[in-house]
Amino acid sequence: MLELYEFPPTRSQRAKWALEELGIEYSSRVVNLPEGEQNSDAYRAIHPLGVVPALKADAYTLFESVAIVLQLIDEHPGTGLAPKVGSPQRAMYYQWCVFACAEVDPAIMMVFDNTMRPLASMRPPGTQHDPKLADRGRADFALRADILSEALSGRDHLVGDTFSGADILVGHSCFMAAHTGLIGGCPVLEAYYARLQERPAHQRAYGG
Ligand SMILES: N[C@@H](CCC(=O)N[C@@H](CS)C(=O)NCC(=O)O)C(=O)O
Repeated sequence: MLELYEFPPTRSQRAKWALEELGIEYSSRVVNLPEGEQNSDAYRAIHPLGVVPALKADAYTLFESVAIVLQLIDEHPGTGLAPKVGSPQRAMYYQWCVFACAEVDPAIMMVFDNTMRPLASMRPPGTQHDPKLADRGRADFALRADILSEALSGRDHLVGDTFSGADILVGHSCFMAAHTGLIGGCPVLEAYYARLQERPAHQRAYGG
């Protein structure tokens, strides 16, 4: 059975949400981040960077939340969570999946790291919150949120007219934005995220 290494509610929820949407049987293994379990030799053998999520399958051990979601969806092609390979919609699917992790997450993390992240844990010694970097993260996020809002204008989902893996990936970025107080100024994104939260699989993954 698949084993998900997670610590809720973090980016491991992306993987869990995909598992729940796809109806895949898996077991959950909580990695206790506050107690530093991610730095143990045993966990570093699973994920060399010591972060969550990771997924252990019979044939592979995989890390990176986006890679896990994409692989799980590809392994279950009949579920309709990704457009046909080579189609124009697949192009948009790739775009938004990568946009979530390459553009949206880093902007949010810049704000989180410089306002909310506890200084005593999970940071190199001597690191301080930097208000200028927090402002830069807010500006970066606002630009990216405008792009997503434009793409979502008048539609329920990012790709075509059905829910896809792109909504899982960007949806989790919305969760992170809500957690850091960034989503309030973006009514289209806020409404999109509210719709995603109504999905039973989202509720099972995020415990809400
Ligand atoms: N790019 C990675 C980021 C993973 C990541 O940074 N996970 C955080 C939680 S969201 C973590 O495990 N942090 C533990 C630590 O920094 O010690 C992914 O998307 O999987």
